[in-house]
Amino acid sequence: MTGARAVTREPPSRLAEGELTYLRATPVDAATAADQHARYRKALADRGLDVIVLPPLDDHPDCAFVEDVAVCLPECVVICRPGAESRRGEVDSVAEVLVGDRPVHAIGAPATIDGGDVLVIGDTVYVGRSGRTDDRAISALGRILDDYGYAVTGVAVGAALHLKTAVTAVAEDLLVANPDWVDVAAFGARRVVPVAPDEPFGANTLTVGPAVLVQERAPRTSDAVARLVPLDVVPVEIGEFAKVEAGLTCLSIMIPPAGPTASRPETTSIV
Ligand code: CIR
Repeated sequence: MTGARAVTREPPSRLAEGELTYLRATPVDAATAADQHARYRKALADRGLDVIVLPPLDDHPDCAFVEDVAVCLPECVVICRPGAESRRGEVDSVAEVLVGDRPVHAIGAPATIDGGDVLVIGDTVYVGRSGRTDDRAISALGRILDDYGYAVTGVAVGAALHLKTAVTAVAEDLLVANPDWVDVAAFGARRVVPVAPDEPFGANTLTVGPAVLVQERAPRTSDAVARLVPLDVVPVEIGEFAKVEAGLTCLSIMIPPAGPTASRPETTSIV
């Protein structure tokens, strides 16, 4: 047991009605989605995470993509203001689970930010400038996280929904990226595994302790990762969620154990 937790939310019956930006609508099989979600949760639980499972919100087709509504660090929680208006009603019921053991901050209107645009690598927080996340929110996040010793830096996102659609960090010194969607020079001198040309969505990976979850639909990218890291590389099938532009990271919020500011959990602010 690592002491870390993860928040997830079961997919709703209206999953197929989720927001689409780059893909066309295709039918989603609800039973398959439920099964894939259960396997995803098991993959997290098998790596020692305590997995919290929230019930679906039937009026919010994208509610399973909890990553987008909050960012949780050891030092604090930041509640997002999602870029898609249809998703703002997802926030409160997730926030309820996250409050209590560390300070809570919120990004206020009119700024917008999706957690899928927030990539934390060590004490640097890279934030995608995307269709969902704007400069006001990046500045606000910078003001919040400066107090906790993090540097926040904006990164341009190309034709991808979120920054983490385009790049994730398998380890602090190893990125997986789709160079068509992000300029990896923004991340300094780190090793980069480029996605295989026919696996554009393979950059969205999720490292959990001694394992990295990778997308089953990106085997060649995953093999390249496996050759470079001493991690257990675990393919996870999330095809039904991919139909509505979701990846592995978006299905959970990682809650690391509370850090040094846990003594003042009553701190709240809207920035
Ligand atoms: C949306 O467009 O908001 C959802 N259909 C997909 C969100 C996926 N979130 C993520 O990758 N962080």
